[in-house]
Amino acid sequence: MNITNDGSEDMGIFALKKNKQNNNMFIYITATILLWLKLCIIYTFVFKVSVQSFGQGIVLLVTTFGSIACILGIGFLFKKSPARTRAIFIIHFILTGILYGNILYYRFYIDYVTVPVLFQFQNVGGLSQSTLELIKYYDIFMFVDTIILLLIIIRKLSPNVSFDFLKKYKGRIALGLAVIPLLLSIMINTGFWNKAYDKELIVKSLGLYYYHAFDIYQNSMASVSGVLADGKELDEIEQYVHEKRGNSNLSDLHGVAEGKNVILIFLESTQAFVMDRSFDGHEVTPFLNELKEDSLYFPNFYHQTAQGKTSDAEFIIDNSLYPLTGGSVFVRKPDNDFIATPHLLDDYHYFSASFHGNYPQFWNRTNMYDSLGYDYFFSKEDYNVTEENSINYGLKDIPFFEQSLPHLQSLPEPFYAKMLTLTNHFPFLLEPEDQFIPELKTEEGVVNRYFTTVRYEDEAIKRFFDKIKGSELYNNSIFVLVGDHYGISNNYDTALSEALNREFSVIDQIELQKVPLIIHVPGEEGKVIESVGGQVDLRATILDLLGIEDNTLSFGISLLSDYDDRLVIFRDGTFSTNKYIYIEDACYSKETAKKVKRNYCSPYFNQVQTELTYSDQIIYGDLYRFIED
Ligand code: GP9
Ligand code: MN
Repeated sequence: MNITNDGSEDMGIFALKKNKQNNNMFIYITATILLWLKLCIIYTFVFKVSVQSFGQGIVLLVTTFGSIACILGIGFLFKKSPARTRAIFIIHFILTGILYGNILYYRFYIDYVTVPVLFQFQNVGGLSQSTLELIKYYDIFMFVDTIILLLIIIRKLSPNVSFDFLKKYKGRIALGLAVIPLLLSIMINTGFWNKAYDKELIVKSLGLYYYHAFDIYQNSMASVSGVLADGKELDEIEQYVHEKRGNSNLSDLHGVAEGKNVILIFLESTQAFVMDRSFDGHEVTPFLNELKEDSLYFPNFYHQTAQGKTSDAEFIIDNSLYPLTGGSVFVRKPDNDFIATPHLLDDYHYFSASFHGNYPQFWNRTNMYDSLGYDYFFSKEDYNVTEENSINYGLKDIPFFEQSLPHLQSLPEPFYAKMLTLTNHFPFLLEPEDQFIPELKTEEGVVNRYFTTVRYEDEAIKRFFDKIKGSELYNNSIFVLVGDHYGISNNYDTALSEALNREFSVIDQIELQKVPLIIHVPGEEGKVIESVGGQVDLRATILDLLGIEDNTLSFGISLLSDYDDRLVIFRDGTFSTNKYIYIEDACYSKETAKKVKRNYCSPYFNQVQTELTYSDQIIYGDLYRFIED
């Protein structure tokens, strides 16, 4: 070790020395490497990106490096040194911010941020308690490299090596970094263009930052496709739907509830694993457990929502279409023409209303309900909402049902009434007087509180049924209770597995997406219907009971019919049949939870792609506007 003239220790070429001005090339290289390393760590430990081959892993590393180098390279557009330094630092900071935003979103949604999600920021929790729950103290480490970079810049440090030789090839290097990894990636991930709905695959192929660029591109193309659509696309879709459907929407129970009111109750964030479950002798859903005994009960029913949460569930159930891969149809396409349940029931003189204790513009409901054909929306403005009777997202479920009953009784019959519960919402908050069972004691507060808020929801529904039972309204109605989406995301698997007292396997990522579906038809006997189904099938099921045939261009099949090739398609292209689950690019047997030959799943690949693509075409192209009444 030598002591240099300025007194610093010379440890060879890597020793950092103070200089008169910042060495931009050194700052640029350091910023690139630091961010790249950070992203690789996040890929592994947060996003848990599962690469299928060594080649795919290398390509991911290279594209990620290329994308970061390319974006940070924008800093060189500034000619003067101080501006350049500042630009590189600011870009690095923004890229870190984007990464952190993705981490927070991923912690709950197990999904990557899309452009439309940014426009529904307030709806997904905004800067609320839900978001705070997702921030961890160790997140501070996310900014270690930012601090290192800042120190280098402030102290004007740079090593003994000169990077001047790079300056000559700057343009070529930038082009190489931007383009070569992309080409490599597209060559190796061939399925990529046809599976653009699979965000994990896009991130794996392009890296996180190019994924965002691709998302922006996709969203712009989607808008263009809406403008270019002319309705000719409908013939092909019609042929597909008719071939698939046949007579399957006419079951043995067809028409048993003809002319009855439909009371559709959305069970907020309620997953099927809460059913028939007790902790220390405390039943989580005592009322639902009892109700299902004399109802139609579907233990293998899945939610199919994506980034639109409740609004996706509403969209899917009312339209029998799939949600969009990014954002919510409620927010993105509220002005489309729809052929929703209220429209269909209108022909049978039904009055349609939705009930929700939140403010009417939330998730753009006011506009969307108009397009979906609702006659009235009972929102926060129709309820007496005070600080005492609200928590978290709004009016608590017990007062919600209490106050809804007179509104319900005032509706002209027959009616289709959708009631959205709210209390069992992340992060599952409840005052002590509303806790009918104690919280669990795993290390995850969210999981501990969850079962207690579900118990509250169950109580609210019980009280509602107690009030309405025996009345004429009760006998003239059918009750459909359905979970909207998961409440506990796969990120809480460790604590959830402890709570449920069983180990999870790969297929549980899908199996945990089952939500309760109970259809209570007063006077009809109870029956357990084992076949798999999803929210897309619910409308056809309800219409089947009402004796109405669904001839629309949509994808549901009545869950009451003996259709034998049932398939539940999820938005990311994974799927479940009665026997198999397709996830992480592999086919699994449901019985053994083990990988089986791909051949067992491959017969469904076409159908999955076709339905998701057709559904997207209908929504993006606003294709129903070309159908004459
Ligand atoms: C609130 C309701 C619940 O209005 O939509 O929110 P979500 O489950 O969609 O987050
Ligand atoms: Mn919800």
